Order: sequence, then structure tokens, then C-alpha cells
Amino acid sequence: MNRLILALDVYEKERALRIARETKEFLWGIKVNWPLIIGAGLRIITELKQVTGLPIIADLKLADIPNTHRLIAKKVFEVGADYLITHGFVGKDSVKAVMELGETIIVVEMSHPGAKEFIQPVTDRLIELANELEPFGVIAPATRPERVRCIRKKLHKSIKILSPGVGAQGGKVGEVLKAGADYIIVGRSIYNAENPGDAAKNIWGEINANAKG
Ligand code: OMP
Repeated sequence: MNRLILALDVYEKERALRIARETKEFLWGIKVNWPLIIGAGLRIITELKQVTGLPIIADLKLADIPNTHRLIAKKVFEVGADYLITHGFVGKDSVKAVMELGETIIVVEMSHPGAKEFIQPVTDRLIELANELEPFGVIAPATRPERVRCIRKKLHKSIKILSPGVGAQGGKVGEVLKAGADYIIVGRSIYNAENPGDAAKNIWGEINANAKG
């Protein structure tokens, strides 16, 4: 099973499409965040899907009222996004508004140091929310594999863990997979590499060497 997700955080449409073509055979999917949407427009999601045939995750980390979530999610799923990332701390109603329109991924803990200030203290409650709503997956930090292990223990087995923070943020593929992550999200270590295809292949190889199934 392929478990690598490319975080395609570049601004330029042509560069994004080139990197996507060069790396696609080593990816499970591509994650599109605000930098690429701001630089290339929302339709980049449609183009990336056409060029790669891979699942596309729209990482907008929504944090708003249910109606605004609905308005945004409608357009994002319309252009072809397969998954949409939302924050969970905004409450069940806001998360449900996204889930009613398409496959959803909930942030339960983030990878940067500042995540310890406000998100980590409520991670257990966010896990409860995920267990109740059963989204496709949750985001958990590759920078803190011990937290991924703890989240995996409490999370329903059917819910996937997608883990960013490998490479540029210091996380290690082997450790986070061992802790229970299902998918590894990597950005800069691939798109800033001299040869993104080779970089993706190397990480893909490392994932396969460490993954159980
Ligand atoms: P690199 O640090 O360049 O590998 O990129 C990581 C990607 O994952 C970026 O698109 C981040 O916005 C995203 N991300 C995190 O780094 N930390 C998180 O806690 C959550 C995300 C995310 O939701 O994808």
C-alpha cells in the first residue's frame, strides 16, 4: 500500500504540475494548501487530478461556523477535491457541515511547537469528536511520535491517521509509522529537492521498508 502524501506547497501552477508529474508514481495522494490555491487558483485541484489521477486533499483547515463551512466545502468538492481538512475545535456542528458534503479529515493535534499551547490540551476531546463522527481520518504530528501512539490507542481503528512533520520539521518516517500513522505527509523535503522524483522515491522506499502492510 502506498502511504506517501505530497504537500504541494508551491505558488506556481506550472511548477506544481511538473512536480506532481515527476512524483506521482510514488504517492498515494496530493495535499493542496493555501499557498497553491492563492498562487494558482482553486481549479488547480481539478488539473492535478487530471494530470495524476490521484486523490486530492484540500487542506484549508477550516475554522468557521457551519454555514461558512458548507459554502466553502461545496465549491472545493465541486472542483474535484476528494478530502477536505477541517479543524475540530470549532465544534461538532461545524465539522458535520463539512462531513455532509464529502470525505473529511479532522485536525486533532498539530506538528509545530505552538500546538502544545492550545491544541494538545484538547486533543483527547478532539479524538472523542472524531470517534463519534467517524471521518476518513485525523491529522496527528510526526514531530511527536509518542503523541501519534497515544492518539492511535484512543482512536477508532477505522479512522486513518495522516501525519505531517517528516523531514523539514524533524519527524522520522520509521518512528511515526511504528507509532501508528497510516499516511505520511511530506512537503519541503520533496518539492524543494533538486530532483523531486528522486526525493519522493527515497521517502516511498523508506516507508515501504518500515511499513507493516
Ligand atoms: P513540510 O513541513 O514542508 O513537510 O510540510 C508539511 C505540510 O503539512 C504543510 O502543508 C503543512 O501545512 C501541513 N501540516 C503540518 O505541517 N502540520 C500540521 O499539524 C498539520 C498540517 C496539515 O494539516 O497538513
